[in-house]
Order: sequence, then C-alpha cells, then structure tokens
Amino acid sequence: MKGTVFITGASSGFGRACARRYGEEGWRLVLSARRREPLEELQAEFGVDSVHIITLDVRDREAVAAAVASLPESFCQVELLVASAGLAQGLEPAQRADLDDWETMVDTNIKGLMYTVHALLPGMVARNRGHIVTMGSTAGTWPYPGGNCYGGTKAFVKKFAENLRSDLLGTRVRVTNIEPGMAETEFSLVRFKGDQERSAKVYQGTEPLTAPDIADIVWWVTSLPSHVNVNSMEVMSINQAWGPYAIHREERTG
Ligand code: NDP
Ligand code: 8X3
Repeated sequence: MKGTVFITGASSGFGRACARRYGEEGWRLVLSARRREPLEELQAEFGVDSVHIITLDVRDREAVAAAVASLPESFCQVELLVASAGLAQGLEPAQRADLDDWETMVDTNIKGLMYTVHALLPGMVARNRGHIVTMGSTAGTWPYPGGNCYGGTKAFVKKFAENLRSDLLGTRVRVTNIEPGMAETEFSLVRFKGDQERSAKVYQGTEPLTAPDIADIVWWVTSLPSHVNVNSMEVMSINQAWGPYAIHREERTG
C-alpha cells in the first residue's frame, strides 16, 4: 500500500474519479459523501481492506470530527486529503437568489471544508507529512452573472488554501487549490435541481473537462517530489476562455 487518501465528495464527479485513480494506484481509500451506495460500489471494486467508507454530510461539524477521530487503525494515517465535496445552487442574479441556496453553498463549500481540514490537519503536521488538495474553481477568480455566492465560496477556498500554506511553512505538508472551469459531472444537475435539459445545455456543443481529467491533475500534483508545492492550478476546456468586460450602454437624452 502506498498511503491513505481521505476523499470528501467521493460519490460523484471529481471525488469519485480521484477515488478510482488512487485505488488503481494501490492507495488505501477513505471515501465519504452523503450517498452511501456509490461508495459501496467503489468498496466492492477495490476491496474492504483497501476502502473505508463513511456516510458523511460535511456540514455537520461534530460528524466530521467524529469520522476522523474514529478512523480504523489501518486508515488513520491520512497522507492526502482531496476535499471535493461541494456544490452550486441556482444561477439567478443576486437580487433574485434564494437565501437558502446561498446558505447551503456557504455551509458546504466553506464550512464543510473548514471542518474537514481542521479535523485532518493536526495529524498531518504531527507526522510532518501530508497534502491537502482543495477544489476551488475558476469562479473563485473570475466573476460571471449568477455566480454570486458560489463564486464567493470558491474565492474563500482559494484564499483559505493560500493561507494554509503560510501557516504550514516549516512543515512537509503541502496544499494545492485546483481551479477547474466547466467540467461535466453532476455539478449542473445539482445546480439546476435535477433539470436534465438545462444541465445538458451547459455542455452542449463543447468538449468539457471530465472528472478523470481532474483526477489526472490531482494525481500529478500529488506525485511530484515532496519539496515541490503546486500552489494552485487553473484549468479550462479548450472550448472555454474569458470574455471582454461587460458594458451596459444607455440612451442618453440632452
Ligand atoms: P458532483 O456534483 O458530481 O460531485 C459533488 C460531490 O460533493 C458529490 O460526491 C456529493 O456527494 C458531494 N457533496 C455535496 N454536498 C455534500 C455534503 N453536504 N456533504 C458531503 N458531500 C457532499 O460535482 P463535481 O465533482 O463537479 O464537484 C466537485 C467539486 O468541484 C465541488 O466543490 C465543485 O464546486 C467543484 N468544481 C466543479 C466544477 C464543474 O464544472 N463540475 C468546476 C470547478 C469546481 P453526495 O451528494 O452523495 O453527498
Ligand atoms: C464550476 C465552474 O463556471 O460553473 O465551478 O462556476 S462554473
């Protein structure tokens, strides 16, 4: 066995692809998400000796702490955290956004990440060995209409990851924020609350990033020699780039 990776959001998308990638590479996997069945599928694939599954809502502070504190002995020396649990809810302009959606994004993308890092980081520092990979987004740097609170949460992820690096200077614990653009996972289906047609339109006519693309990148940044810290990695599909500044023009009289 090569090491133990703790993955949040392992039931789908980037987290699931990372689980598969690290499983194939012979790592021990601690897989967490709210949905248990996809985690059980991965456990069946890689075996009970290699996979420990935890049904976990990262918004539950006590549950996150308890899950980490009660890891079985063979899984408790976590060397790598891939913190992929996260979501967007809605694409309405801020003035029409649902406050519950905003709260869900803050609780999951910000607080859930805080709880997970807080639970796992002391062990990494004590062992003087570890790597935290956070899942940021291009939305954490580049605004777009309707991105409002989601973009805000991903800006937190970016700055949190950078500040962790400052605190961890002098240790052998690395931190990397991956910042993907448009990637086809369950992300849009969740954002549009199960609306398949609207979700499919996001990717129509493009070749978006895939979950295995991101797993390859996570694998690469974590496989570099231990003195090399990739601070952040922004990645887009070839079909995506930035637009010009938006300018609103008005008819002026007089
Ligand atoms: P998916 O919807 O496919 O996966 C999201 C994962 O997060 C699921 O496993 C889901 O599991 C888990 N999750 C959501 N809420 C919670 C919660 N409260 N507690 C525990 N787990 C939770 O989307 P992606 O794989 O695309 O997204 C992964 C991360 O990447 C997110 O942080 C997202 O913001 C980010 N990202 C996505 C991009 C994209 O275009 N796809 C681009 C840039 C960043 P479950 O529902 O079983 O709990
Ligand atoms: C997901 C990418 O552009 O939908 O973080 O915000 S985007």
